[in-house]
Amino acid sequence: MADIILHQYATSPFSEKIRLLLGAKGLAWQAVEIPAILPKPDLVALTGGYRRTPVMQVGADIYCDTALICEVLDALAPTPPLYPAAQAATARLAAAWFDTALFTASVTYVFQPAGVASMLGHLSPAQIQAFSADRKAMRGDTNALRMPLAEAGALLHEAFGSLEAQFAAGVGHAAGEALSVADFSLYHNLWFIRRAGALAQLLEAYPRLQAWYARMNTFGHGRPRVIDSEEAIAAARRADPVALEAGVMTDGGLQAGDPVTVTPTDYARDPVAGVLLSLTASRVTLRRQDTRAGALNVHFPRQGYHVQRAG
Ligand SMILES: N[C@@H](CCC(=O)N[C@@H](CS)C(=O)NCC(=O)O)C(=O)O
Repeated sequence: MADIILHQYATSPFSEKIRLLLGAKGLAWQAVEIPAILPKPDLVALTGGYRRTPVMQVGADIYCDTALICEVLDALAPTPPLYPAAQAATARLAAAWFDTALFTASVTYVFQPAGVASMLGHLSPAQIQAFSADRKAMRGDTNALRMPLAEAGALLHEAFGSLEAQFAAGVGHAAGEALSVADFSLYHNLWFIRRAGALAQLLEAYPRLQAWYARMNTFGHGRPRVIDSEEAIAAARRADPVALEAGVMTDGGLQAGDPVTVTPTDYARDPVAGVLLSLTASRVTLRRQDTRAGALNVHFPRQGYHVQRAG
């Protein structure tokens, strides 16, 4: 198998979700540090327009969105399992909620003035302005990732309070007794809040949740080899995209070979164009050609993405 390359940046919570998972699975990996804001020409050479973080590359196969990256890493390295059979549904449902509703509350809470000061304090005023403008444009007209602050605080307390009660009842993990994908989705929210200076005090009311966090933290990240984005593009160019069994669900009227776009439905709604290779209930794969990276398969989860005939 070609090497696992994670396109990520140090302060990104969703990157942390996958770094911790790579540590838990004991996988060797390579890290490309990508820009936190647009432009991201080397990332977009691989994805075709998807700009969110992180993105995983294995040769000429590009995996967008951590929900899909978790599936792919679990198939590559099944231990410890992310979807234990006795929790298969609860783990997926909880993970999806932690990555969306809980993350929206976490971002709203962290981006209060006190949190901004500790998260972005190392940047110059011009850099802070550029970051804010980038994120405003990315959130779009629905102002995704923001909610009223009082509601965000209430959501965090309700979620953390019920997890605390569950740990107190002797349940070992976020979605049941066994470790699962839900633990990684919960983890990155706490990781993010813990970085928000005085605002991290919110967590002090939840000692069992903090003890669970400390246990998760011991997975670490393994030891990634840092490479630059040119090296990652060269690795894609050298590789052939994996041959897939082209199968397309027919209910949307699409067929393999159709020109389509895939677009996130929530934020950073940049369409990626390509030729449809495969479409199932859980995944969509496009084939695209890049002048620098060559032929690529770009994979997305089905949930949270809109697949449309191009033009
Ligand atoms: N649903 C996506 C969400 C990823 C996400 O929102 N990542 C943040 C960084 S933690 C992001 O893309 N921010 C804008 C950027 O990095 O350009 C996933 O699970 O991968």
